[in-house]
Amino acid sequence: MLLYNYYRSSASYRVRIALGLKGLAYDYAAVNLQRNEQLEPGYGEISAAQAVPMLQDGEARVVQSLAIIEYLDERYPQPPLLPGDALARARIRALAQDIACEIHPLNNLRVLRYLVHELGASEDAKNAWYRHWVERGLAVVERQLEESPATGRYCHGDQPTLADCVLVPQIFNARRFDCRLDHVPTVMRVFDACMEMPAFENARPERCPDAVQ
Ligand SMILES: N[C@@H](CCC(=O)N[C@@H](CS)C(=O)NCC(=O)O)C(=O)O
Repeated sequence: MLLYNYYRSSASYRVRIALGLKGLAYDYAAVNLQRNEQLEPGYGEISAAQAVPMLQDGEARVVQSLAIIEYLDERYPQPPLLPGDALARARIRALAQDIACEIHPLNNLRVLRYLVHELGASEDAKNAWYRHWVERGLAVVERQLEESPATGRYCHGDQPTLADCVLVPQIFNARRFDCRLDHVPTVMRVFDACMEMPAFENARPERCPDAVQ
């Protein structure tokens, strides 16, 4: 398998974690978003969205990090990243989507660039936008983790799931942009538990082959 990704891309980090949890080896194809390689001939031609990650498995290409992770989970069921009954799986997907669909799209590189270059937002305004949506979105996740008896060592129970694959990269991004995190203690407890696992630690941005130190 070949993973097109970028060390600082949180959507890519989600997939790197899932591959690690399943013990799957993969080749790393770096697409440098800072240098706009996602838009250039080459990757820009094979990615309709001009975004990472993309997983190539033989001749097949799979996009959208959550779809990639579910694809991996179906092809390589152990350990399951969507365990349990229909309700459990819905809860795990909902937590993942609270981040992947409600926070991340508002703070994507192309959105931030549009704010600055097309709408004339200052650097301070852009950062305020970023922090606002992360802090608000993580509060939504916090409330659900805090209120539900289904929360365990990880977002759902005592084994990492799809929800943890999505949560951890969002915290890396939040820290990068100096977001407040003191209002989400349960989120941070789960984050710390995840980071004790090699699959999360080994896939972190600074450990990627294309990382700029
Ligand atoms: N919903 C997509 C998001 C993909 C995405 O937008 N990735 C970002 C990096 S995290 C990207 O490639 N951005 C390039 C750009 O905005 O130009 C997923 O989960 O895979």
